[in-house]
Amino acid sequence: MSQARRPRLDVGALEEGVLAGDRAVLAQAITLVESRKGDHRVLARELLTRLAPRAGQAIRVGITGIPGAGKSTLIDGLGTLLTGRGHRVAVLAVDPSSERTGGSILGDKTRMDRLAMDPRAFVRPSPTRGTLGGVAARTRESMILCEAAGYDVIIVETVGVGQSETAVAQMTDVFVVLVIAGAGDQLQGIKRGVMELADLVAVNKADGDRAEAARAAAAEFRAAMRLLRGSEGAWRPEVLTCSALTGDGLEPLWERVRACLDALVAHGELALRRRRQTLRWLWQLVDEGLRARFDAHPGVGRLAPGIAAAVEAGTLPPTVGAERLLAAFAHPDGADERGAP
Ligand SMILES: Nc1nc2c(ncn2[C@@H]2O[C@H](COP(=O)(O)OP(=O)(O)O)[C@@H](O)[C@H]2O)c(=O)[nH]1
Ligand SMILES: [Mg+2]
Repeated sequence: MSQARRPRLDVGALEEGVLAGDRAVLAQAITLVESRKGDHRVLARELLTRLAPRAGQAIRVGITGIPGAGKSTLIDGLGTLLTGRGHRVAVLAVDPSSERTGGSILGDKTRMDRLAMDPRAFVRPSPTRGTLGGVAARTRESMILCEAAGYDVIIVETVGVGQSETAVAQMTDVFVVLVIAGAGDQLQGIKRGVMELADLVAVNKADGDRAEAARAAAAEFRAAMRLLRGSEGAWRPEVLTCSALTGDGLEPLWERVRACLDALVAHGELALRRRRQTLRWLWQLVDEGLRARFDAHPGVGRLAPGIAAAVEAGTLPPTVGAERLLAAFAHPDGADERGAP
């Protein structure tokens, strides 16, 4: 897209367009929020401040699972089911791997064909640059924009291979782990703590000659979940089977998402979850801001290469190196060295 032909960014116009549910403006607003340029960050903050009061009414569903589990296919089917019922569905992704691979989990657009063409849906791939913390923060901000634009179901997809599941669980109301039979429990996170985050486990690809294996896997997951999690809390995690390909089990899956949400609301746990998430978000933004200021600090910039080399060579303990860098950071703009070339 040519820089010259892009209209000047006007927060008022973006606010109006987003509130009117204009998808092109929403996409533009998300691009602004994802931008790392200083002046864009200022505009993005202003926009988010104005729109935040209009957000918070949507159901936020997180979906994770190893690559190939069928997440995209499932979201396409579930999303289409929901838009058919009058919902407006936004799909966002948290994919910290996309920077390295140059691709994105939503890159294979073919698997969300129906939703991508659906006027009641909005599909947005992951921001392609940045740390997991940064990507997660941007996705959270995009969520606010989507909610302000009138999307009442937000689905956040992530690949279940790293820490991103935790980040997504921390920005959604109901967290679904998609698994498949025979892919190895360990790989799928059953021993890695992902199951501790799950409100629902869906064993996908329960179709054709895989149906029996899926049912058996579901029974195993059910037993494992019982060992893993007690009965405390408003909601006891459930395991079900589905086929994203045929659509079987998608309606029951959504029904259980709603049931989970209702239970959380009834016990006041949804409000509690969201309050905790907002607090965590605050500190995440502080971390991110501190790190950006640290990296941009001239005094730190002068010292960092030498200190890093010394630590790498083993001539300086990391504890001492870190202390020196933090001491340099404590000086405003490297004032002690001002005037030096
Ligand atoms: N048999 C069967 N295949 C499925 C099902 N869901 C997805 N697939 C296939 O599994 C592959 C990976 O699906 P995809 O949605 O891209 O998985 P993702 O990587 O988790 O997003 C594709 O070839 C799909 O057609 C299902 O329910 N049954
Ligand atoms: Mg996918």
